[in-house]
Amino acid sequence: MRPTLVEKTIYFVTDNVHKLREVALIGRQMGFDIQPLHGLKVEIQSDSIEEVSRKSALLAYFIAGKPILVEDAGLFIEALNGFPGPYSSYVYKTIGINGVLKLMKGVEDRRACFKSAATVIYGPYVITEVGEVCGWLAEEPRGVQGFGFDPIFIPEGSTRTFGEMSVEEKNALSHRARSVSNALGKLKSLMTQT
Ligand code: ITT
Repeated sequence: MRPTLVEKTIYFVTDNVHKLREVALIGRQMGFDIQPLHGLKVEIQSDSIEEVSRKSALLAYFIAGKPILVEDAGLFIEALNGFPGPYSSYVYKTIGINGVLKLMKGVEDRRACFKSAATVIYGPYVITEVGEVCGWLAEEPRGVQGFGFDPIFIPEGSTRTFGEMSVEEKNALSHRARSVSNALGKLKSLMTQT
């Protein structure tokens, strides 16, 4: 079925309300209605967040049969050779922020990047885009906004952590805002070409 500009609802497959808030705002700004779809994110085991996002999106699309967005992200710490990367969710749930800070105790090189891969499936289009923001790990958690590793991540050009930023401020800089807005932007231009 060829998409038209009137059908602009996209179902975001996630169980994370914070991600939903960030992505819904980007969607609204770009003319898409982002609705949550819970319990459908099946994550394959892979070292690549692009592969996780693309395969999860295809699976969700085959099950739900409607326009789908899946976004997969992770924190890549330079001094730990990119750990926890694609395993960020497990690491957050097991050792948490304090565990990561312990691993980084006394480590001078505190560079880290958040990476994100977003896949939009809007038949017949399947679009995957990546986004990245680099910065530093704070010495201790700061701020109560956001989720996950936000309180210990200071993006380049800022003195505040993501945990000290509003959704709008985080979206102006974040990995997720970049991957999602690139994917939605590509979809928009494909939809207007046909
Ligand atoms: P889904 O239901 O969408 O999978 P999730 O929380 O599992 O939600 P991800 O797999 O994309 O999300 O991310 C894995 C973990 O990486 C996540 O649980 C956080 O701990 C961390 N993370 C990802 N993006 C983050 C961000 O923007 N800020 C802080 N931590 C983030």
